[in-house]
Amino acid sequence: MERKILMVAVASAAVTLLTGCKRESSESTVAPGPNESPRKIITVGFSQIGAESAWRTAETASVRNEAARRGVNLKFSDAQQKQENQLKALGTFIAQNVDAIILAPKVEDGWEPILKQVKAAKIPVILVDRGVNVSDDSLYTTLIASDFVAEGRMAGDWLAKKLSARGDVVEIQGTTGAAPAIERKKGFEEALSKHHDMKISKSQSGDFNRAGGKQVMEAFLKAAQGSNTKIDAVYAHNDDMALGAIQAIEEAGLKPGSDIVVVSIDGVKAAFEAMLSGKLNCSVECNPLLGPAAFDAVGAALAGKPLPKKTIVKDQLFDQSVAKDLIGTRQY
Ligand code: GYE
Repeated sequence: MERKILMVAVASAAVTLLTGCKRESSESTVAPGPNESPRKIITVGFSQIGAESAWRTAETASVRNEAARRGVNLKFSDAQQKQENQLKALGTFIAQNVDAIILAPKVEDGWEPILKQVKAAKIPVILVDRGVNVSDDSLYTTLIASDFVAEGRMAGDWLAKKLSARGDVVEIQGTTGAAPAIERKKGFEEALSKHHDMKISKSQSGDFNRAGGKQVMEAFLKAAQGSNTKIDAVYAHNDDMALGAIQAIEEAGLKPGSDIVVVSIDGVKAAFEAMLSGKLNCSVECNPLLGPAAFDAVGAALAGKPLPKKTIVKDQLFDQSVAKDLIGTRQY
């Protein structure tokens, strides 16, 4: 069930640019049809974090496919989980005189100097999926992302209901310093703070990947065993880490989904499969199919049209009760 990403005031003729725009790029011009004015092929640099999760792979595919569909010349840069590589990629994009930049920033901090250079080069920056922390928000054009606090809150409210407002929860956080890790933690804590008999006993980063989730859960289980305490539930900031945690729980001789309730975020196909097999209890969706909205924003920015500072992608919650009916409709 794909929902449309709401965008305000975004033109659909994203890649068709009028001649005479403020920057001269190195790109060629497409020969016009009989009644058309010349169209320029635009070049867009996409700085991606890496491929830590199924979610991110789906986002990359969405941006690549949309670029191909619109005839955009896409310069793709995979930072392999290093912000430093993203900073370099942005510098290269400036040198290549790209028309626009799509940036999925790994962490919130550390962008100001490079974004100032990008702004000086008059290149619009479309942030996708994660936000940045800058003192001047004119350093980027727009952000297209989910409301991560709301996602965390949804997961927490669901869990409180499931556990009848009582229990010991462990949390596996996403990448330290990343917007979704900070905000999903905040929203979840907010939800749990309404229930005196629920607590987060341990919280650690699993870096948004499966191996990280497994490792952190192994340590949590060991500690619980050592202190003779029971873990009632695990909250993972993404599905990949939840799937790793499920493996750790099974290897410890326990049943994920019943001995320990498992709740996570993203709603990827593998999470639906795990819900069908009873091992994952709930996943809050986070839509990675941001390509169309990102290129709509590029088109609007280049055409000088106004854009909202933030476009929120709406998410919903899935649990085992609906997983079977919906798995066939999932696109990622
Ligand atoms: O939830 C996670 C990924 O930034 C929203 O990053 C994204 C998150 C997503 O690695 O799976």
